[in-house]
Amino acid sequence: MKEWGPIKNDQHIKDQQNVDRWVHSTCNLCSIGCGCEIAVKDNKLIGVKGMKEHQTNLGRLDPKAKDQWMANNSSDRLLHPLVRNQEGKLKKATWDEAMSTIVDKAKEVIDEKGPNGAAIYSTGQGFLEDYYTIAKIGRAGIGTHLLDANTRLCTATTEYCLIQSFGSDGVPASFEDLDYTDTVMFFGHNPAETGSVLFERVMTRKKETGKPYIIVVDPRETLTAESADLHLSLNTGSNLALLNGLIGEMVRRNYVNDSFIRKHTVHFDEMKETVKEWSLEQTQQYTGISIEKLEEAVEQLGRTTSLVSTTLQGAYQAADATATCVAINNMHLMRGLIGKEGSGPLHMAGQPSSSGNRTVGGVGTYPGNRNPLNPKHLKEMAELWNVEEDKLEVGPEKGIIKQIEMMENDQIGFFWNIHTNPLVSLPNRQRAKEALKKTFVVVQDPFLTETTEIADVVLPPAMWGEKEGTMENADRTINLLRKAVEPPNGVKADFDILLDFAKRMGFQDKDGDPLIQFETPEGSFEEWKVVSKGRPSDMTAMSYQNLEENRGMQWPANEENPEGTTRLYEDFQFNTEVDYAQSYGKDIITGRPLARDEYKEKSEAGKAIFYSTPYFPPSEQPSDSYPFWFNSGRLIWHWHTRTKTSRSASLDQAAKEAYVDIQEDDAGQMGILPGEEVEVISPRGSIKVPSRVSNSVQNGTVFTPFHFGNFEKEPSANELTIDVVDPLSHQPLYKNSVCRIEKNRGSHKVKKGETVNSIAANYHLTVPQLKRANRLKDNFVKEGATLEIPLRIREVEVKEYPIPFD
Ligand SMILES: Nc1nc2c(c(=O)[nH]1)N[C@H]1C(S)=C(S)[C@@H](COP(=O)(O)OP(=O)(O)OC[C@H]3O[C@@H](n4cnc5c(=O)[nH]c(N)nc54)[C@H](O)[C@@H]3O)O[C@H]1N2
Ligand SMILES: Nc1nc2c(c(=O)[nH]1)N[C@H]1C(S)=C(S)[C@@H](COP(=O)(O)OP(=O)(O)OC[C@H]3O[C@@H](n4cnc5c(=O)[nH]c(N)nc54)[C@H](O)[C@@H]3O)O[C@H]1N2
Ligand code: SF4
Ligand SMILES: [Mo]
Repeated sequence: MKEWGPIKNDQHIKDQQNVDRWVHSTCNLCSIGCGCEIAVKDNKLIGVKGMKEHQTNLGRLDPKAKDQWMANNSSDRLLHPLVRNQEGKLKKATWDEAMSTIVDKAKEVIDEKGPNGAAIYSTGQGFLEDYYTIAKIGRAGIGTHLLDANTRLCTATTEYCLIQSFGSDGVPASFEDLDYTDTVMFFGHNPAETGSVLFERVMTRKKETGKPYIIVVDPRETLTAESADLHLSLNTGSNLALLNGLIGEMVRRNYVNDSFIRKHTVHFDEMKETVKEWSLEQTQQYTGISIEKLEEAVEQLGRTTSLVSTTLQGAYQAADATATCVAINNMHLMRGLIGKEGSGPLHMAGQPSSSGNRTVGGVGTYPGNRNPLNPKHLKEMAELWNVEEDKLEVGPEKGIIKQIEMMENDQIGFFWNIHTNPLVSLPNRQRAKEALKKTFVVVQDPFLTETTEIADVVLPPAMWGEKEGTMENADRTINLLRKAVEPPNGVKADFDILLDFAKRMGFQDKDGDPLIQFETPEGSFEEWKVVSKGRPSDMTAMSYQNLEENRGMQWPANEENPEGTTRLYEDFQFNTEVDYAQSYGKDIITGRPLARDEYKEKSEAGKAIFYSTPYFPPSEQPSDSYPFWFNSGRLIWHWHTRTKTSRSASLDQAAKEAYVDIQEDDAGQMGILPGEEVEVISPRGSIKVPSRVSNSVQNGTVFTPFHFGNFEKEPSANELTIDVVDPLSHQPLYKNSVCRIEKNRGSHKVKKGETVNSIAANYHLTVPQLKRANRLKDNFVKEGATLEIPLRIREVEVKEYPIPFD
């Protein structure tokens, strides 16, 4: 184990003295994958502590992680299935009734619409064993290619940018590289709030040694940006303009590694042609970043001898998502900074095991990074699963936004939603709600949510701590989670629900034997290992036992690398051989999938591929009607739609409601007061939220956390966001939509004898507030004049998380 900092003992335990036992687990609240131990008393979770021997966190846990067990004990957990009755009400049902309803419906839809009338929409927060089972049931059981997950909203771009440049998914660098690198670039990534243990790892080293040099690319002044040596506060939607400009200038200054390029890559010259026109002046115009800062970035990125670049939602949820991340790959390749200690792209994941769903084929591509368009890969899968080849569907995947459109057109009759809450998390959610209402929807969730409101059947699953399985974090580490307690009576593990479904559907292999023969998560893992053999994500050397003993292992872990693999491509052999690659690639502008011959011509076995990445600004741009960029994202205190974190009183208190950050000059110009309720309006919808007047956002941009969204009570960022997707990864452009701000005010006609003081007092406003709302210069108001009265003012409190560095 590498001790990158002092060991810590972060924990929250209800009754320290009375712990019956500690159970090996992994934090289920983000893709860093910190090791933890769950405290159990009388078959109840009573706390959690960071695992000191786990290299990822050395005993650390962030505040939401320390409280993650509380939701398990919440009194409003669902303890029986629900089925919607004739009157449209969800009513208590037995498991048998609920499962029969689901199976009858699934069969009816498959009969009527064919297998592609049924969709499974899963998650990046479950276990690899569940995903593998979904892949097998979906592909070889139902025979549908409508397998998608909330990973589409999250890390679809990670997968596609890696496939394009290197031939397959699998992030080249590792967290450990942050301990060696001279330079780190956090690109559209705010790890201080969204991966705080990893950020602490970087900052611990920074404090001790002054290294690494930190570049942050984010339009907001985030906690991460505050710690940067260089903050590139670019205009929203200009990621690729920035990269083209920096790469163009690096080429001009000859910061390129010619011999690496010659030996290990193809198409550098074409890429060079498209960036050579980009001057720093032009880059300044698009990005709004000063020439001095651009110069500094060019020198740093051009001369550093090691570099780790992370990307996350500021890069992925944008119009040029995949192209941006491919440009970052181009930069690493051009400088030969990949496959070496301290170097490589580290395109991040978000959810605790979104990478795992991609790896085992629960979304988009086929298990083990297989190419769904390659008949050889499909034949291999058919043999491994012992099913007829024609059972496996050939064709490009359909992302969730496409599926919403298909629901609108009555093409999907059965939609099984597992471990995600789309009616808060999908963009343009009112449209999504109407589409889902037209379909038969199964929701598998421990709580009633915004999505269960439209469900036809609700199945209550066991939660984290109550089931066994593995998760894959953001650097290819597979971690084991042991079952700490039996689930409450009345609920079943996701895995067992899937097995029950497969049995009731009578899925069989071609010998007439049950399609699913494993009975336990470990059995599923063992079968998956066979499927993974010889593929990039080979896990044949892993077992539950050695995963526990080693506290996680990184794939590939096989005969050649029995301990696992810290970093990919140390031999500079990339996965681009046409019949090994995970895809034939896509056209970088239109997203059109290429044919085998096209890929063969474009690629050379073992070499990484450069792409020209022309910049196109986002289609929706600020205008007179909608002058602001609308940005949304996360707070340290909450996990997504808050079904877990709002069930901890202290996390709930730390950030209780949605708000909108408005820049000081913008607020001043509109006469908006801090805390005043305003209406944020986009072409999709509108929300009323209190304003926070803040210089953390740029002029012309506003920001709202997306964690809130109860239909009746809470304004949701996704009333406003645009449901357009990146052409390659099909990830929605949450960060690239527009809005306007309207004041939400009453009016007051000044009567004789009234003064600013008396009017302010009358409405419970302070005099400066009343004056600012009306842009009054002095205390005099004319009789008969009309004053604007803010309807509601409540200061929004959001606690700042102090990042501990020692
Ligand atoms: N506390 C907490 N942590 C989490 C989660 C959580 O819900 N809560 N969720 C997890 C998941 S699933 C994910 S995906 C990750 C996400 O982690 P992050 O990607 O770090 O989080 P976000 O806040 O969505 O977005 C990151 C930043 O992108 C910036 N941004 C907006 N527009 C642009 C742009 O045009 N260019 C650039 N360069 N940046 C832009 C935003 O200002 C924001 O600061 O967090 C994970 N960790
Ligand atoms: N505006 C805007 N929208 C965004 C984003 C953004 O930055 N801005 N980010 C996007 C991203 S990156 C992501 S990842 C998504 C996240 O969005 P979602 O995945 O939809 O949000 P969660 O709240 O994580 O939903 C998980 C659900 O699973 C349930 N659950 C918990 N444990 C279990 C279990 O063991 N089994 C089952 N079956 N269910 C369980 C929870 O109660 C909850 O309802 O949001 C996306 N939406
Ligand atoms: S950084 Fe992520 S995995 Fe680690 S404790 Fe925090 S939420 Fe959990
Ligand atoms: Mo995510």
